[in-house]
Amino acid sequence: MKRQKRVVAIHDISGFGRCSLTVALPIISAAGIETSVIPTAVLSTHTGGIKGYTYLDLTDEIMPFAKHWKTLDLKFDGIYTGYVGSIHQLEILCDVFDMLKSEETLIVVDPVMADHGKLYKTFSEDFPMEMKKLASKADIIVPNMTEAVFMLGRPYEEGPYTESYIEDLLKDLSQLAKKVVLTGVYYDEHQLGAASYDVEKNQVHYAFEERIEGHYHGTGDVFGSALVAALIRGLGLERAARIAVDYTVASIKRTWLAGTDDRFGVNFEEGIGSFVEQLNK
Ligand code: PXL
Repeated sequence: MKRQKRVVAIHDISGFGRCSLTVALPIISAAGIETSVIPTAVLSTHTGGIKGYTYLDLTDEIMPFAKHWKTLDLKFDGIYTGYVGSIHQLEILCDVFDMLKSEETLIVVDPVMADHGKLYKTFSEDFPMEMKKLASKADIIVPNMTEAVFMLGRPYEEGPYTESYIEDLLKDLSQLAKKVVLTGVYYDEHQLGAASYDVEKNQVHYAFEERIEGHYHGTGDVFGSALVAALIRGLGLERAARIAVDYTVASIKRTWLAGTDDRFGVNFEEGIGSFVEQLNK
Protein backbone atom coordinates (compact mmCIF):
# COMPACT_ATOMS: atom_id res chain seq x y z
CA MET A 1 0.00 0.00 0.00
CA LYS A 2 1.19 3.49 -0.81
CA ARG A 3 2.27 5.51 2.21
CA GLN A 4 0.36 8.75 2.77
CA LYS A 5 2.52 11.83 2.24
CA ARG A 6 3.37 13.95 5.25
CA VAL A 7 4.31 17.64 5.44
CA VAL A 8 5.25 19.87 8.37
CA ALA A 9 4.08 23.46 8.07
CA ILE A 10 6.08 25.91 10.18
CA HIS A 11 4.32 29.28 10.51
CA ASP A 12 2.59 31.34 13.18
CA ILE A 13 -1.07 30.78 13.96
CA SER A 14 -3.09 33.98 13.72
CA GLY A 15 -6.51 33.27 15.21
CA PHE A 16 -8.37 35.58 12.86
CA GLY A 17 -7.46 36.80 9.40
CA ARG A 18 -6.92 33.70 7.23
CA CYS A 19 -3.15 33.44 6.80
CA SER A 20 -0.24 31.21 7.83
CA LEU A 21 -1.39 28.03 9.63
CA THR A 22 -5.14 28.68 9.36
CA VAL A 23 -4.59 28.56 5.59
CA ALA A 24 -1.79 25.99 5.25
CA LEU A 25 -3.45 23.34 7.41
CA PRO A 26 -6.80 23.15 5.58
CA ILE A 27 -5.33 23.48 2.07
CA ILE A 28 -2.57 20.90 2.41
CA SER A 29 -4.86 18.52 4.34
CA ALA A 30 -7.57 18.83 1.67
CA ALA A 31 -5.01 17.55 -0.82
CA GLY A 32 -4.90 14.30 1.15
CA ILE A 33 -1.55 15.07 2.74
CA GLU A 34 -1.00 14.55 6.47
CA THR A 35 -0.12 18.00 7.80
CA SER A 36 1.83 18.43 11.01
CA VAL A 37 2.52 21.89 12.36
CA ILE A 38 5.13 23.74 14.36
CA PRO A 39 3.51 27.02 15.43
CA THR A 40 6.13 29.76 15.75
CA ALA A 41 3.81 32.16 17.60
CA VAL A 42 0.14 32.56 18.49
CA LEU A 43 -1.50 35.87 17.61
CA SER A 44 -5.09 37.06 17.88
CA THR A 45 -4.83 38.36 14.28
CA HIS A 46 -2.04 38.87 11.77
CA THR A 47 -0.07 42.10 11.93
CA GLY A 48 -1.09 43.52 8.55
CA GLY A 49 -3.19 46.62 9.15
CA ILE A 50 -5.03 45.36 12.25
CA LYS A 51 -4.17 47.14 15.48
CA GLY A 52 -4.06 45.69 19.02
CA TYR A 53 -3.17 42.09 18.19
CA THR A 54 -1.85 39.79 20.93
CA TYR A 55 1.44 37.93 20.37
CA LEU A 56 2.62 34.86 22.22
CA ASP A 57 6.13 33.96 21.12
CA LEU A 58 6.82 30.22 20.85
CA THR A 59 10.53 30.33 20.01
CA ASP A 60 11.40 28.14 22.99
CA GLU A 61 8.97 25.43 21.82
CA ILE A 62 10.36 24.95 18.32
CA MET A 63 13.43 22.86 19.08
CA PRO A 64 11.64 20.71 21.73
CA PHE A 65 8.98 19.86 19.08
CA ALA A 66 11.69 18.77 16.66
CA LYS A 67 13.59 16.81 19.31
CA HIS A 68 10.44 14.99 20.40
CA TRP A 69 9.55 14.14 16.80
CA LYS A 70 13.07 12.83 16.28
CA THR A 71 12.40 10.22 18.98
CA LEU A 72 9.33 9.09 16.99
CA ASP A 73 11.40 8.59 13.85
CA LEU A 74 8.93 10.53 11.70
CA LYS A 75 9.55 10.91 7.97
CA PHE A 76 8.55 14.14 6.24
CA ASP A 77 7.98 14.44 2.51
CA GLY A 78 7.93 18.20 2.84
CA ILE A 79 8.92 21.02 5.17
CA TYR A 80 7.13 24.28 4.43
CA THR A 81 7.99 27.51 6.26
CA GLY A 82 6.20 30.84 6.08
CA TYR A 83 6.05 33.71 8.58
CA VAL A 84 8.96 33.38 11.02
CA GLY A 85 8.83 35.87 13.89
CA SER A 86 12.49 36.70 14.56
CA ILE A 87 16.10 36.22 13.51
CA HIS A 88 16.57 33.83 16.41
CA GLN A 89 13.73 31.68 15.07
CA LEU A 90 15.35 31.67 11.62
CA GLU A 91 18.56 30.31 13.17
CA ILE A 92 16.64 27.61 15.03
CA LEU A 93 14.81 26.61 11.84
CA CYS A 94 18.10 26.04 10.01
CA ASP A 95 18.85 23.37 12.65
CA VAL A 96 15.30 22.00 12.54
CA PHE A 97 15.65 21.42 8.78
CA ASP A 98 18.78 19.37 9.39
CA MET A 99 17.03 17.36 12.10
CA LEU A 100 13.81 16.58 10.24
CA LYS A 101 14.85 16.22 6.63
CA SER A 102 15.85 13.09 4.79
CA GLU A 103 16.97 12.51 1.19
CA GLU A 104 13.35 12.61 0.04
CA THR A 105 12.25 15.75 1.88
CA LEU A 106 11.30 18.76 -0.22
CA ILE A 107 12.08 21.97 1.65
CA VAL A 108 9.96 24.95 0.61
CA VAL A 109 10.74 28.35 2.10
CA ASP A 110 8.35 31.22 1.57
CA PRO A 111 10.44 34.16 2.87
CA VAL A 112 7.42 36.00 4.26
CA MET A 113 8.65 39.43 5.41
CA ALA A 114 7.69 42.18 2.99
CA ASP A 115 5.37 43.37 0.23
CA HIS A 116 4.90 46.38 -2.05
CA GLY A 117 8.48 47.54 -1.45
CA LYS A 118 8.23 47.55 2.37
CA LEU A 119 9.34 45.23 5.15
CA TYR A 120 6.50 44.21 7.49
CA LYS A 121 6.74 46.52 10.47
CA THR A 122 7.60 43.72 12.92
CA PHE A 123 10.95 43.11 11.19
CA SER A 124 14.27 44.96 11.39
CA GLU A 125 16.39 45.95 8.39
CA ASP A 126 18.79 43.02 8.91
CA PHE A 127 15.99 40.43 8.69
CA PRO A 128 16.17 39.87 4.89
CA MET A 129 19.84 38.83 4.99
CA GLU A 130 19.07 36.34 7.76
CA MET A 131 16.06 35.04 5.83
CA LYS A 132 18.40 34.58 2.88
CA LYS A 133 20.35 32.04 4.97
CA LEU A 134 17.19 29.99 5.58
CA ALA A 135 16.23 30.31 1.91
CA SER A 136 19.61 28.94 0.87
CA LYS A 137 18.74 25.70 2.70
CA ALA A 138 15.58 25.23 0.63
CA ASP A 139 14.89 23.21 -2.50
CA ILE A 140 12.27 25.72 -3.57
CA ILE A 141 11.80 29.36 -2.59
CA VAL A 142 8.60 31.32 -3.12
CA PRO A 143 9.34 35.04 -2.72
CA ASN A 144 7.19 37.92 -3.91
CA MET A 145 8.93 40.71 -5.84
CA THR A 146 9.81 42.68 -2.69
CA GLU A 147 11.15 39.68 -0.78
CA ALA A 148 13.19 38.65 -3.83
CA VAL A 149 15.02 41.98 -4.18
CA PHE A 150 15.46 42.39 -0.41
CA MET A 151 17.22 39.01 -0.15
CA LEU A 152 19.47 39.99 -3.05
CA GLY A 153 20.24 43.40 -1.56
CA ARG A 154 18.78 45.12 -4.62
CA PRO A 155 16.50 48.18 -4.64
CA TYR A 156 12.77 47.57 -5.04
CA GLU A 157 11.29 48.55 -8.38
CA GLU A 158 7.62 49.02 -9.21
CA GLY A 159 6.24 47.13 -12.20
CA PRO A 160 5.28 46.60 -14.91
CA TYR A 161 8.47 44.60 -15.34
CA THR A 162 10.29 43.41 -18.42
CA GLU A 163 11.00 39.78 -19.22
CA SER A 164 14.75 40.40 -18.99
CA TYR A 165 14.38 42.01 -15.53
CA ILE A 166 12.38 39.03 -14.22
CA GLU A 167 14.62 36.40 -15.76
CA ASP A 168 17.73 38.09 -14.43
CA LEU A 169 16.15 38.11 -10.96
CA LEU A 170 15.23 34.43 -11.26
CA LYS A 171 18.80 33.54 -12.17
CA ASP A 172 20.16 35.43 -9.14
CA LEU A 173 17.58 33.81 -6.86
CA SER A 174 18.53 30.38 -8.16
CA GLN A 175 21.89 30.84 -6.43
CA LEU A 176 19.89 30.35 -3.23
CA ALA A 177 17.66 27.43 -4.26
CA LYS A 178 17.50 25.28 -7.39
CA LYS A 179 13.83 26.06 -7.98
CA VAL A 180 12.28 29.48 -7.65
CA VAL A 181 8.67 30.58 -7.88
CA LEU A 182 8.47 34.36 -7.98
CA THR A 183 5.05 35.93 -7.33
CA GLY A 184 3.66 39.36 -8.12
CA VAL A 185 5.10 39.33 -11.64
CA TYR A 186 3.40 41.45 -14.30
CA TYR A 187 4.29 42.78 -17.72
CA ASP A 188 1.18 44.96 -18.09
CA GLU A 189 -1.57 46.34 -15.84
CA HIS A 190 -4.16 43.69 -16.76
CA GLN A 191 -2.39 40.55 -15.69
CA LEU A 192 -0.55 39.29 -12.65
CA GLY A 193 1.02 35.96 -11.81
CA ALA A 194 4.03 33.86 -11.03
CA ALA A 195 7.26 33.03 -12.86
CA SER A 196 8.93 29.75 -12.05
CA TYR A 197 12.48 28.75 -12.79
CA ASP A 198 14.09 25.36 -12.57
CA VAL A 199 17.83 25.79 -12.77
CA GLU A 200 18.52 22.15 -13.68
CA LYS A 201 16.13 22.27 -16.65
CA ASN A 202 17.05 25.90 -17.33
CA GLN A 203 13.37 26.60 -17.98
CA VAL A 204 11.25 29.61 -17.05
CA HIS A 205 7.46 29.28 -17.07
CA TYR A 206 4.80 31.87 -16.48
CA ALA A 207 1.33 31.50 -15.01
CA PHE A 208 -0.65 34.71 -15.46
CA GLU A 209 -4.24 35.52 -14.59
CA GLU A 210 -6.49 38.53 -14.75
CA ARG A 211 -5.46 41.18 -12.20
CA ILE A 212 -8.08 42.05 -9.59
CA GLU A 213 -7.90 45.42 -7.90
CA GLY A 214 -6.94 45.70 -4.23
CA HIS A 215 -4.35 44.03 -2.03
CA TYR A 216 -5.80 41.12 -0.14
CA HIS A 217 -4.06 39.81 2.94
CA GLY A 218 -2.91 36.19 3.12
CA THR A 219 -2.87 35.53 -0.62
CA GLY A 220 0.81 34.56 -0.47
CA ASP A 221 -0.04 31.85 2.04
CA VAL A 222 -2.92 30.51 -0.07
CA PHE A 223 -0.54 30.42 -3.03
CA GLY A 224 2.33 28.83 -1.10
CA SER A 225 0.12 26.20 0.52
CA ALA A 226 -1.49 25.26 -2.79
CA LEU A 227 1.94 25.07 -4.42
CA VAL A 228 3.31 22.83 -1.66
CA ALA A 229 0.23 20.58 -1.84
CA ALA A 230 0.56 20.21 -5.62
CA LEU A 231 4.30 19.53 -5.51
CA ILE A 232 3.98 16.95 -2.76
CA ARG A 233 1.21 15.30 -4.77
CA GLY A 234 3.90 14.82 -7.41
CA LEU A 235 3.01 17.52 -9.94
CA GLY A 236 5.79 19.33 -11.79
CA LEU A 237 6.77 22.90 -10.96
CA GLU A 238 5.01 24.46 -13.97
CA ARG A 239 1.69 22.66 -13.38
CA ALA A 240 1.86 23.23 -9.60
CA ALA A 241 2.41 26.98 -10.09
CA ARG A 242 -0.47 27.15 -12.58
CA ILE A 243 -2.87 25.41 -10.17
CA ALA A 244 -1.73 27.64 -7.29
CA VAL A 245 -2.20 30.83 -9.33
CA ASP A 246 -5.68 29.77 -10.47
CA TYR A 247 -6.79 28.85 -6.96
CA THR A 248 -5.42 32.08 -5.45
CA VAL A 249 -6.96 34.30 -8.11
CA ALA A 250 -10.35 32.55 -7.84
CA SER A 251 -10.21 33.10 -4.05
CA ILE A 252 -9.39 36.80 -4.53
CA LYS A 253 -12.20 37.21 -7.06
CA ARG A 254 -14.75 35.63 -4.72
CA THR A 255 -13.61 37.92 -1.89
CA TRP A 256 -13.69 41.02 -4.09
CA LEU A 257 -17.22 40.21 -5.28
CA ALA A 258 -18.35 39.81 -1.68
CA GLY A 259 -16.81 43.19 -0.75
CA THR A 260 -14.98 41.70 2.23
CA ASP A 261 -12.47 43.84 4.19
CA ASP A 262 -9.12 43.12 2.50
CA ARG A 263 -7.43 42.62 5.88
CA PHE A 264 -9.64 39.59 6.64
CA GLY A 265 -7.98 37.27 4.13
CA VAL A 266 -9.51 35.66 1.07
CA ASN A 267 -12.33 33.16 0.70
CA PHE A 268 -10.25 30.14 -0.24
CA GLU A 269 -12.64 27.80 1.58
CA GLU A 270 -15.37 27.79 -1.05
CA GLY A 271 -12.88 26.93 -3.77
CA ILE A 272 -11.11 24.12 -1.95
CA GLY A 273 -13.21 21.43 -3.71
CA SER A 274 -12.31 22.72 -7.19
CA PHE A 275 -8.67 23.03 -6.14
CA VAL A 276 -8.61 19.36 -5.13
CA GLU A 277 -10.33 18.42 -8.42
CA GLN A 278 -7.50 20.15 -10.30
CA LEU A 279 -4.96 18.13 -8.34
CA ASN A 280 -6.83 14.91 -9.13
CA LYS A 281 -7.02 15.53 -12.89
O1 PXL B 1 0.49 36.25 5.59
C1 PXL B 1 1.68 36.62 6.11
C2 PXL B 1 1.62 36.80 7.58
C3 PXL B 1 1.57 35.71 8.42
N1 PXL B 1 1.53 35.84 9.75
C4 PXL B 1 1.53 37.05 10.33
C5 PXL B 1 1.57 38.20 9.56
C6 PXL B 1 1.65 38.07 8.15
C7 PXL B 1 1.74 39.27 7.32
O2 PXL B 1 1.61 40.38 7.75
O3 PXL B 1 1.53 39.38 10.14
C8 PXL B 1 1.49 37.16 11.82
